[in-house]
Amino acid sequence: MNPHWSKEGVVYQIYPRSFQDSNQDGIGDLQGIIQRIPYLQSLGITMVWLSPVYQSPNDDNGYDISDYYAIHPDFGSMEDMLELIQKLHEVNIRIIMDLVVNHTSDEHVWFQKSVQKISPYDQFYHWSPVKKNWGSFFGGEAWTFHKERGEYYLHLFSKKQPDLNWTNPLVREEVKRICDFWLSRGVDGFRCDVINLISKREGLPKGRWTPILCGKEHYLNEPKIHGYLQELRDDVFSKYDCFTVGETVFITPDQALSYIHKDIRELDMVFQFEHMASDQWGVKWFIRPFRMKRLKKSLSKWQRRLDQVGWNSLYLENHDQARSVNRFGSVDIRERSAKCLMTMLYFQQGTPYIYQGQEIAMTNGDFTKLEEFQDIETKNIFQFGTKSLHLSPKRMMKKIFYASRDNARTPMQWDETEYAGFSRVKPWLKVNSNHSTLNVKQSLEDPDSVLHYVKNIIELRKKHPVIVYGRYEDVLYSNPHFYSYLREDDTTRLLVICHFGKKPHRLPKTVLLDGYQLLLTNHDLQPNERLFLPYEARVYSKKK
Ligand code: ISL
Ligand code: CA
Repeated sequence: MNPHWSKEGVVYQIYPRSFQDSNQDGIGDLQGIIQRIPYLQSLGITMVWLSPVYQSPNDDNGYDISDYYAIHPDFGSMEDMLELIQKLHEVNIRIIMDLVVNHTSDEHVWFQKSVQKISPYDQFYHWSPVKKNWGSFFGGEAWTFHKERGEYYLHLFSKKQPDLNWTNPLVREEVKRICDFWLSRGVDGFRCDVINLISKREGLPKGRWTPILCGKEHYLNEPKIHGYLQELRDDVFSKYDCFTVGETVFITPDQALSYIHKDIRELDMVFQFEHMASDQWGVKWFIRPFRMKRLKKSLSKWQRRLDQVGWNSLYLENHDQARSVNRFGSVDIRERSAKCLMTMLYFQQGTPYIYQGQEIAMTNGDFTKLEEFQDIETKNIFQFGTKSLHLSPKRMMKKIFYASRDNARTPMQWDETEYAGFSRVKPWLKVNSNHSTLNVKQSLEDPDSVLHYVKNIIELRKKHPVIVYGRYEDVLYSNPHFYSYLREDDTTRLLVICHFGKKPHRLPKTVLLDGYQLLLTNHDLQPNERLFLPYEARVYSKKK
């Protein structure tokens, strides 16, 4: 694979509302991020992905944009944004922005003009005289009647997020202008929100009935999307030293390669969701018990399928997913299980993504009732579940406590003070009460913390190219307790062994440790010890 900074680096995702409040209004902001640049630097990360900071009515916390060329006053000003870009660059950290162009806000001027059929905005969105039986990702219908225009419009997300009509060349020109605007101001790339949904089947046919997301056969990876992305690549991205990562829902490795294959490169990498189904059925509200084998099966399939032809993005958390230690590890053995998960993931081939708070193994929010949640998806799903699916409120709340996106959006836990050092006033979303013992300050003081462990992994990735580029091979593939694999290049072989579960197990005899040196472990052990404690992880290395 061609070497590139986007492959060799590590991305840290910032959810600006919850990272650091600098002006004491309870909302995180750009100056807050600027204050924390030394912290980002000390982690060793090389890229920041910023969730949306554009002008927005905040129906979906910034994923509903009303002006792509303005910064939301909650976050600061355009000067603050340019200052952030410059100050990150000064310490060699690149920055990618969130590009949300499947839809805009209904308060965007394009939509308001489209409603009134003002040229040339008449066909900027999808309008229809009839309903189409498509379902929204947030529950409920995706086609809503607009009184003023007298037609239905499409919104795959909330009613306040109308989908843009990408068949219209004027829409594509506007998107290119947005990208150019930010790239020419120093931004180093984009995370492209739900990018595999932008193209809809010609004629917008009625949806087939399915239990969830009726109509998805008409917009997932629709063939015309490739032309649109090639146009963006050729007219904009190829002119800059930037990179793109597409958020692609319900995608298989082969479909992913249709975007990211090294000979295609419409996008540089994608976020896939298959491994997120290790504790659910592909949709976060249909929960099943976590099985490590499902996680392994999925991740290892992506490792094998993309090797030499594509590039993986390695993530377990983001602002849409509950905390990984709650889902795939154990909150009782929090630190060791979080380190085990990081070892399992960040020694694979691909670019690592760390979501804010994951580096100290933050846990799900300690919410007690629906009113404490702020997230639109959470609120809509409660309504949808209780009203349309006739599930009991108790059952819905159980799902929400487990899977709500707000679990990952609670304020960053910097220290033990009342609002966790995030703010001096009451934050927009409840601070987890465990911040008195679980916070950055303590993690920095404790040499055995998850924070120091992940810093160490980042250092190792910089030192050993085999971790970035080496071939991947499964070991003990069908074993339900161990997730183990080899990474190998011409000079070095790594053996990664991660043991999952709450009971100790012996390493099967087929795995030989002879000649290996221990490179990393989350537990002090005797050399050649074959018994693995709960969530023990080790990385061995050998020169060839
Ligand atoms: O979590 C999901 C799949 O497991 C889905 O929720 C999916 O990832 C998500 O709905 C798409 O997310 C993106 O677009 C949304 C926005 O609300 C999310 O925050 C964003 O990441 C609409 O813009
Ligand atoms: Ca603020």
